[in-house]
Amino acid sequence: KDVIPPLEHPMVEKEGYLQKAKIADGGKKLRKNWSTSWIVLSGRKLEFYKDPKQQALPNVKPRPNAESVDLCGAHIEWAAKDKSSKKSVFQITTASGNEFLLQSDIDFLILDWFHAIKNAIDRLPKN
Ligand code: I3S
Repeated sequence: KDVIPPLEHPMVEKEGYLQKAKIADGGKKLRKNWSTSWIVLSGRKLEFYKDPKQQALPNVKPRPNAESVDLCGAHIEWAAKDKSSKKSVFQITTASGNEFLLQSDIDFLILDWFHAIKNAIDRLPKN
């Protein structure tokens, strides 16, 4: 039997902690500032929260500790060496020109995330 999630709570495909740095907003470069973020992948979007408690709060706008990223038309790639001195960093660039770096020192974990997000992007229409 099909499970139909309510619109505001699409089915979560993956969630967990990663290191996150937003490096551009609408094409405009930002000062890099790494922080631990609780990341939720569902359907066509990625959401960043401070921690799972913030995710559980009722979805009333504005949500100061949440940021939602539309994966439609987004790109994902392993970051070049000049993007960070950290290991295992990948970059997501959204259609709107937002750029995020995501990182974990745990190899299997960052690989899982890379492939899960790449699969989600590849499933979506390009615009
Ligand atoms: O690419 P950058 O600017 O060298 O990134 C580093 C800086 O953001 C640094 O903070 P300051 O803004 O105080 O310089 C961070 O502490 C570093 O982690 C950043 O580099 P990595 O290589 O870790 O991404």
